[in-house]
Amino acid sequence: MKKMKKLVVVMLVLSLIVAMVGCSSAPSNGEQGEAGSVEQEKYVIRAGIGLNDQHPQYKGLEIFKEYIERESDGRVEVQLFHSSQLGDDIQMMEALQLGSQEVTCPSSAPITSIDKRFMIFDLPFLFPTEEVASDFVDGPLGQELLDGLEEHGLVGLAYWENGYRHLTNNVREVKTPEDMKGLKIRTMENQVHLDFFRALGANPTPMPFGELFTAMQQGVVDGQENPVPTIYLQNYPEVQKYTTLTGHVYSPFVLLMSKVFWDGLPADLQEIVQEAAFIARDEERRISREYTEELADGLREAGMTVTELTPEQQQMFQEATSSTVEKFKNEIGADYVEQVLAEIERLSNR
Ligand code: KDG
Repeated sequence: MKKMKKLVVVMLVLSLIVAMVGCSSAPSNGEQGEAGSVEQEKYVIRAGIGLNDQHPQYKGLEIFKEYIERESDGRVEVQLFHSSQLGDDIQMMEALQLGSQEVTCPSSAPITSIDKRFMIFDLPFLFPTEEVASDFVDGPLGQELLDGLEEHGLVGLAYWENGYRHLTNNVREVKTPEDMKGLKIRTMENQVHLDFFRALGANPTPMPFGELFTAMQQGVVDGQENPVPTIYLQNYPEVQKYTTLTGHVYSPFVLLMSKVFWDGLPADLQEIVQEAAFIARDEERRISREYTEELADGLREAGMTVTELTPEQQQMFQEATSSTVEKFKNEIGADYVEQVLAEIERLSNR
């Protein structure tokens, strides 16, 4: 009887140890459930962006999350982080390459540090309409750029929309290139943008997005450039007086996944993730265009002076920065840029 009691105690202690070991290793990214169980593998996607949770980009991520979690029957959990909580665009891309973060969605501009062909999107006054821009990125040339990212440890899932970028500043109303002289403008970390603002006589300062609001508040920079939804939703009217609708560049977002993570996903989950990226893309573009239309008035209501350029003034900006186009045509590769221009021309004339 004594022996029996001893045996029961030993078994209880053993099962406690087993339970404790089980708790300390919760399944994540490819790990199985409890040893020997038939549970399916679980995956966690951490998706981080620089913009805040009011922006169409975040709304797109919410759709991405919902679709994946529903269609994968809970095998994948998607955690969302905004406002640079996981770092800035370049840091997050590096984390994806290392496999320590799964998803991010930068503007195309910082991706030029990985593949300079992405500089085509930074050439000023390239896309005549948002529709031409999205048909271009969704077409074969856009896909070729995404495919090229794989050798850099990134999987390009889809292009979403940031939109036409416009100038804001806190010094004066800008109507012509002359008005740009000496303005300290924050740019994205991108050579073409730097050259563009230098050509206008401004003083460009590259800086991660997460530092921008404080830099404007403290007068480290006089202004910046971003699409209307960003200007409004990031509360820039609190620290900026003037918006000029320059539309100098169309920025796509690129939804990126870590290749290390992608390669570890079973094919059925890869399919669900890819599908989610496209479904969320369509909705994100719709919301972005709706906000772009509505929020220019929002900027006025928030106290900003919003200036629309006449075609002549727009032409002046184009002429003042034509040297940037010439210079970077050669840097990117003249033949490649010609191919891009021909495709945009074809899409514009349909
Ligand atoms: O979430 C995206 C942002 O991090 C950033 O890419 C936004 O266009 C942007 C900028 O100006 O840096």
